[in-house]
Amino acid sequence: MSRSKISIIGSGAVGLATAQWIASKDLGDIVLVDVVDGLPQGRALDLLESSPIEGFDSDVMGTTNYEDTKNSDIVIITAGLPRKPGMSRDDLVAVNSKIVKEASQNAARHSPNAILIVVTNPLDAMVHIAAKASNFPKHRVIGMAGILDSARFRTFASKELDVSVEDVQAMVLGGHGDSMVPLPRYSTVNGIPLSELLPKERLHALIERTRKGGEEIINLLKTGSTSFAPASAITEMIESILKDKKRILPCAAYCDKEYGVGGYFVGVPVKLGRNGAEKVIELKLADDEKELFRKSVEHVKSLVASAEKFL
Ligand code: TXD
Repeated sequence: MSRSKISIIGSGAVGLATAQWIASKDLGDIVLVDVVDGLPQGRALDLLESSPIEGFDSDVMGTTNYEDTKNSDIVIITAGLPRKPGMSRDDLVAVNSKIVKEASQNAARHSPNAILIVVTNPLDAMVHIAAKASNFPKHRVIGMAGILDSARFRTFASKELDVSVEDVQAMVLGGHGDSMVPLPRYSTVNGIPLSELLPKERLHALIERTRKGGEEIINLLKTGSTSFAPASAITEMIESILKDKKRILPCAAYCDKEYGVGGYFVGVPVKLGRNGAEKVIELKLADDEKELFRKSVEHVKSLVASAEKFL
């Protein structure tokens, strides 16, 4: 069996951290791409030179030429600008729409059978752009956000309760951003609902912190954005796809009839396997959860409308 090939478009903070996680798990050969000549080549060589010590056989190469990405199994799009303090994810629409469009077209031309994982913000709109520009079937275009948002929630809950992160599960639906919908009912410590373990106010505080999780870090950093946790979330998706694990993970997937969304990519639980987003899992939502989800989807729709001008 030949090794899988994973291309990462955008060799900035998130792209590089992802390459490092992929290599450390030996998930496949890695191609780093960027527009800045020298950057992906230098970073790739640096990472490759850690392979004898870390013991991974993944090849790592850097390039500015999409030819080198040909026949990738997975293409990850992290190209684009990140947020600066005071900026919302939505402020990035104009500049990142153009970048994601170009990256998706190039990626699709060279790897017509790949699965596209989109990471660039504003996430839900960029997945839409990537799907249109690549013309890929919808199950082969997936956005990363929910795993990260859930991981943040799980981190805060485990610290609050002083229990292992391994036992804390969480589910976050909706768009990536302030309108995300954490679902405490489906968030548990080894099956025990969080709502039974934490008073309402504390749960609410954790949810609020999760909503603003990216901003909290960006404000601390002043320059730069989050990278370790997003990269880890991307790698979890890659692993589930390449190993056909069929994990159920919250991702931005195409929903038409599902949840009554009507043809948009939004954060929902998805079965991730070798065919990509193999199934959207529909949870029974309570009325208040439905309302939050509806508002979140409305926000995604308005973002998509502004991003479509750049298609
Ligand atoms: O949860 C999530 N989905 C996210 C999203 C979590 C963290 C970061 N998220 C977003 O990912 C962030 O808001 C940005 O839109 C992207 C990438 O963030 P990163 O922190 O990695 O940005 P960098 O370090 O600025 O890197 C971006 C790289 C940089 O090297 C550019 O030269 C390159 O992208 N770039 C390009 N590469 C290829 N092709 C084109 N056209 C291009 N334009 C810029």
